Amino acid sequence: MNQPTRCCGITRCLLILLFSIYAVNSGNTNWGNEAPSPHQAVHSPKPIRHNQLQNRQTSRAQSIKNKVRNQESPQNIIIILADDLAWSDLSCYGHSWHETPNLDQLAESGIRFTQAYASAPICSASRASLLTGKSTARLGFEFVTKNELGTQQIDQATPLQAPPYQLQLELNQLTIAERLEPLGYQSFFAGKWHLNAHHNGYLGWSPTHGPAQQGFQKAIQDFGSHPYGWKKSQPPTIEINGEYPEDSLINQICETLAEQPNGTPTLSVASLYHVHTPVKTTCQWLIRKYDQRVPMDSPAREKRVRYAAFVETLDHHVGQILRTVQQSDRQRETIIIFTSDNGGHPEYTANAPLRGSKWNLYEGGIRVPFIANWPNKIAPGQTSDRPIVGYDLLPTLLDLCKAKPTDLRDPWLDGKSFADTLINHPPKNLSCEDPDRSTSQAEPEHQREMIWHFPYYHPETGYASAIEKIGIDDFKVSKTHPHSAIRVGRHKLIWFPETDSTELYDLDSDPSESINLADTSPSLNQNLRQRLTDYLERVNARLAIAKTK
Ligand SMILES: [Ca+2]
Repeated sequence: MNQPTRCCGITRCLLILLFSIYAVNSGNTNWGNEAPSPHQAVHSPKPIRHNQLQNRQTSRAQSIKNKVRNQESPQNIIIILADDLAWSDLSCYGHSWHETPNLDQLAESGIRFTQAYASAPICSASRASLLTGKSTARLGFEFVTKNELGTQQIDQATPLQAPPYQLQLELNQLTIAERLEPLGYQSFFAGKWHLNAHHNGYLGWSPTHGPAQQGFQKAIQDFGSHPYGWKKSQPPTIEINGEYPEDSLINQICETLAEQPNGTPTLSVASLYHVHTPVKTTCQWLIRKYDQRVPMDSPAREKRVRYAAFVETLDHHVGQILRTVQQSDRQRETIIIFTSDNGGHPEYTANAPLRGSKWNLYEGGIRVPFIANWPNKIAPGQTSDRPIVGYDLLPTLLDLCKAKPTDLRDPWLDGKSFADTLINHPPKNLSCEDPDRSTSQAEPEHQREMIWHFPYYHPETGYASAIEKIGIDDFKVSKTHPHSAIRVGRHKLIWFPETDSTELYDLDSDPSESINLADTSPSLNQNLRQRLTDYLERVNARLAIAKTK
């Protein structure tokens, strides 16, 4: 007797499900009712494959259940990604003249990681890895995007040829937005994408491989007040202390965050252009301020004064985002992640005591600030020296969102969740184990491999005149040769295929990577070299190869 009622119920559910699918696929998923901004890029959605449609139907039906199941999960995830910000640039990481009160406060009320790494020493590769949870070696995406396909041409003879350029993050790679969608999350991306061939100008989003095609329902393309947007003329200078330029990117990010409705889990990625070159500012008061602060004998002083103004401007913009969240009633269920895509620029900032800079795999090129803040869950005032890497973020967020293994449609993730360090656990010191020790004596975490792979030369223009040695705070661009690196516990090995040579460092006793242990610790050297080789072979990594004569 109940059969007709059940049929009606099932039919009604199917109609609701179909309507939900229509709403998603017709692009009717933006929150708020605002008209598209003139800066806003509108892209056609990624073509839907049959199995994707089935997955989406299943995922939509599952999402209501997930929302109930995930009451302990962050309902609001905000990733703020700075560009080229060095590990040492923030006051809370010890910088002596940069003033960064907003980021300091974010760290004080959350957790600050002292051994966090970017996945790569360069923009595009780092971002591709962060969004997918895979290493750049596995992705075959190790450098920056270009205008068109081609191979690297260097202004000096080199023994090896780097792999062909990768122009885009392929659509078959699932991004964090696409992995959170089955859990009911809507996603928003704003700012620097850099994961497609430059379209209609440097860093322009492509209509086929932009954020909209990688799972982000709302996306804003805008240079804001960064000098990229100045075009032909510099905006008026600002003389009044405490005044910053109006920034249309930040304003749109804040408007979008303020409009996000309660009850809808959201992921927002605020990908900021600061502090990438060109390092210019309209704030003359900031120049005067840091001209008073930067010691007169500092190398590259004039650049570092401008850079300090740039860092403080970044902090101001982050503060605008944080205040928007604080003024909403979602703050307690919001996790905010702040990090950088690679190490600091060698001509503008000091990476000391770390060796190297952006564009190489010494610590200065890949060590970055990493702050996590979640009032409901993360205890304030924590510092962790657990080594983490950019490709850990995706599995960590999935872990916090209680994703089931079945939600992970692609098993080939390199990242490892560090959710246990964020929540309910005191900071761990995981860098005290020797990878040569028997595994039975060590926690698995101590044996964890972190991999970086950079089979390219750098710089492409000016290689011949770049300095040979990658040093500490030389304030010069150095020659980068193809190289790959592995860190296990406190040890890090770097392999240079040109000479098939290795360097081995103990990061605990020698964070400046100045004492090469390759010859004095042959067993450890061989162990790590083999593990690196095995990994690169396993993921079919692209290598720099000998040139044919
Ligand atoms: Ca960068």
